[in-house]
Amino acid sequence: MAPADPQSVTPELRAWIIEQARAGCRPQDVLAAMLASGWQEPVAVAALEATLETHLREAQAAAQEEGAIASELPKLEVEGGQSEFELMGRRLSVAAALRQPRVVVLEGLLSRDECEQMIDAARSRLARSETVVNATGSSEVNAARTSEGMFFQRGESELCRSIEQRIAALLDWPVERGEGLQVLRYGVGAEYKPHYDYFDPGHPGTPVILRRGGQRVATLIMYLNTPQRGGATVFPDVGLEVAPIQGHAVFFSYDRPHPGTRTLHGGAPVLEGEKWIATKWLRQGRFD
Ligand code: PD2
Ligand code: ZN
Repeated sequence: MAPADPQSVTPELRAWIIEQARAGCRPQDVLAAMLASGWQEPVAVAALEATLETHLREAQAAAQEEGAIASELPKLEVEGGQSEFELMGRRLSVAAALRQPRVVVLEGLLSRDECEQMIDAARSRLARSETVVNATGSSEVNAARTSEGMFFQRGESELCRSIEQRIAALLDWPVERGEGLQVLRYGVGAEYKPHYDYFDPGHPGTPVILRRGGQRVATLIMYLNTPQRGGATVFPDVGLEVAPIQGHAVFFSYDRPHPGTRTLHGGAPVLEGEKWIATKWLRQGRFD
């Protein structure tokens, strides 16, 4: 890797840096390797920054062109950075927000009555949760997901329609570009191991899944009850834990199906009581 003149940024050096990035090496590890082979730190940092920035811009433009990166995303921007706002007659507040990845924790999205009605409507339809088998696009029971769940059809009841319309207004994203609401119930010890919600482009089953609505681009998890202990939604890449509290919600978006979005997230084990959530996944296109 070390060129003849170790301090000049040659095309070979640029190619090597890009190769490391493509192989998933973290920039700090690439920098450490450069320093170990004799690069002066300011030169190495400048070369790394310039190369990665250009590479990222070019890769992003190409990916957007072929639809691999979403050019628009559901947003949750509160006008003027207010912490409280009005949505279809409800008073909501932003409890916490992150820019990168975009994560927003909201209070007051659902009323207690709506949460209870969702649980009542879902209870008799629960089955052991399945996850998508990426290789085939079908679903199967998975040890990483020890909850029970069910899907409502989009618009299947007055309650679903009302929540869907609220979410559409909140995120400025049409109802037709969302999946039906999913309800999950976790008992004591049940958890959902960290995962990404997008469909892995590397798996053979993904093209079939994507035919209906394209990629997932954002997730809204709504807490239908408050477990006595445990059950936080965790984001390990950014050290964030969201406490499950009835009526609250956590939103996060991802513009591409890649770990670089840092949207790895999971449901920590429930330690006492039970946990109920409703999840809304937003798609790139119409999900009919
Ligand atoms: O229950 C949760 O906190 C949780 C965690 C991770 C839910 C989901 N993912 C999901 O519904 O995708
Ligand atoms: Zn998830």
